[in-house]
Amino acid sequence: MRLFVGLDLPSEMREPLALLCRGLGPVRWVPAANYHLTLRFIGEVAPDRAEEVDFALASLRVPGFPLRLGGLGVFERNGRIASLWAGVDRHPGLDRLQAKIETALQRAGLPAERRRFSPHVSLARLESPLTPTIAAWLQANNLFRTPEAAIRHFTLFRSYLGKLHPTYTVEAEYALESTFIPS
Ligand code: 2AM
Repeated sequence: MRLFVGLDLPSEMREPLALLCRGLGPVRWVPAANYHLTLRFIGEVAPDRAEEVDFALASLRVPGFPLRLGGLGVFERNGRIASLWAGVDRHPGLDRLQAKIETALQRAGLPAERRRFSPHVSLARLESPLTPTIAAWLQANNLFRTPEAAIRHFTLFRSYLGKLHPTYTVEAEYALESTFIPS
């Protein structure tokens, strides 16, 4: 099974994100139901390893924290734009959660994640040079910000790859502690 750990975005963030996703011609917009923030990509694991992952995540004790999305960016691959994303305001609570997940998963036997944590919410997938239309879209929406929302749990998602889009299902949800790190 193909797994990743992430935040299921609160409903007050989904709508403003969905409103951004228009006006670019042939790009594959991420369906609003798929919006999420990845904390740790795990990839394919056997069912018994998935149980160990679940056990490790369930043992974490991490406070809740506020989350706000803002700004837009692109990831490039081979000199072409591969995805468009909304940025995330860095907050010590988010960084603490990500670090604790990484440590717990390594203790559970997963290889270390080599890539630096770069929180984002993917909005579109494409394979295109930076066209004037994309540049204009980035510029027009760069002041985008969502309201702040309280994060009180994180999620183990299962991903089923599809022809056009993957489907994500919730394998498990883990409550954060009731203590809350303010903004
Ligand atoms: P992305 O949105 O920037 O592509 C499920 O695939 C989630 O895990 C996506 O949010 C994806 O990020 C992220 N992810 C991180 N590393 C990945 C990898 N090596 N392969 C696929 N998805 C990855």
